[in-house]
Amino acid sequence: MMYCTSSLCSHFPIFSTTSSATAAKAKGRCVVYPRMSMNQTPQSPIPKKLLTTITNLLWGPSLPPGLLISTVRTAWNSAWQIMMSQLAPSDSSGGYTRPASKFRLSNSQYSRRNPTTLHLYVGLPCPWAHRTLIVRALKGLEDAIPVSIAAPGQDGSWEFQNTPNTDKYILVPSKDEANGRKTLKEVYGITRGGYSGRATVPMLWDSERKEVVCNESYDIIEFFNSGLNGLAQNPDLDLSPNSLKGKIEEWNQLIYPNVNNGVYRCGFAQSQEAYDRAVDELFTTLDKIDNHLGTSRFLCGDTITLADVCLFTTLIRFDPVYNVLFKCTKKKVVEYPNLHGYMRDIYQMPKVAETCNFSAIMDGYYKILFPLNPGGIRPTMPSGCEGEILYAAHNRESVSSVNKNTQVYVS
Ligand SMILES: N[C@@H](CCC(=O)N[C@@H](CS)C(=O)NCC(=O)O)C(=O)O
Repeated sequence: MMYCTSSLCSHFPIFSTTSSATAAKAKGRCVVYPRMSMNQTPQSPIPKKLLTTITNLLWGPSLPPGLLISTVRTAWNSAWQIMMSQLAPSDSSGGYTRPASKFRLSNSQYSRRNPTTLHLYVGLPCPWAHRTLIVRALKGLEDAIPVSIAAPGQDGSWEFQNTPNTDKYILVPSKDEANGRKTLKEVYGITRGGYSGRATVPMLWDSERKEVVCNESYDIIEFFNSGLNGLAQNPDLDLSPNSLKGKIEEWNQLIYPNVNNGVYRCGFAQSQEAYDRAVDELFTTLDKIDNHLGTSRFLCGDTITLADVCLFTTLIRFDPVYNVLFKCTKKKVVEYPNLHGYMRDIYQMPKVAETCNFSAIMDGYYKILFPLNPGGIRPTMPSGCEGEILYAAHNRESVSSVNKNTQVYVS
């Protein structure tokens, strides 16, 4: 398994055969670890018998525990530091800094695109890609925008399976329907003008021009919301109406750094100080949002907007993943009086549940994010995340403006 360098930083480690390890190391690009795939629990590369023989030779049959602990601690700390510095670029105080997306799309470019040749690439564990699947579903763009679903694969990039995606409403890892490539990195590589940087999802592709249109989730969801109404089954649904743009922007400015990216800032912090700051900002923001949702059904009032979509994809992963793996431990979403009901409200909207693949999310984070979970053990789903609970009545209608005085807390 290997990780990209900071410039190619991935939050998914890269899995590789060890044969490329030495060459990669020599180029100073990657740290290489034993091969593993999505469906495997990581196992020691050394057979257990050999491990026992080695330890017996080194220390005799009974290891001095103090020596063992201090040796392993030093080795593990150093390996962790190396891995994290490769995996998660940080500022001088150890705070995670997310690299900027390379391919952006502004609304002045919408009309220059042939909307019938677009193709979406996603991965199911990814919260940024999840945004695009939700907006695609809500707007009814499944026929207009075909999708190829990659899974975290062996060489570190997102990989495609051999199976075709036969049902556009069922989202499972599939083959690359647009270009027939094996990895997303290869697809990025064939874009006009070439590209060898981070191969991230989501990515919107133009099949006619053979080029990456955009790999920034927010640009893509804005485009899906307003740039493809001629093809959408729900053209009247506006997730970013002019009257709410200011509010949406205000929420995004708060939620992106402190919540969406905030959970990563907790999980990838490389100093206590950076972690403490990220946790504090995360939970202060969640408290504020929860308080607001006591009197407002959605972030910007009675209707769902893009700001809600962006918050939702983080919330739905919070209790099963971020609370545990990223040490966002102060509170769970299920403990908040309003956030859990709000999350269920969105989850229960037509076609949203189908975009949430918990198995892919759990495997993606717990088995692939090696430095944070070296044993690769996937924990049991906490209560509050199971199907029936997510379908429990949310009563959020009662906090819409028609009932402004009623403050409902849903636990
Ligand atoms: N700013 C991007 C972030 C996308 C992103 O970081 N995606 C991750 C998966 S959650 C990825 O594909 N990482 C692979 C890599 O960095 O090589 C967006 O919002 O679209």
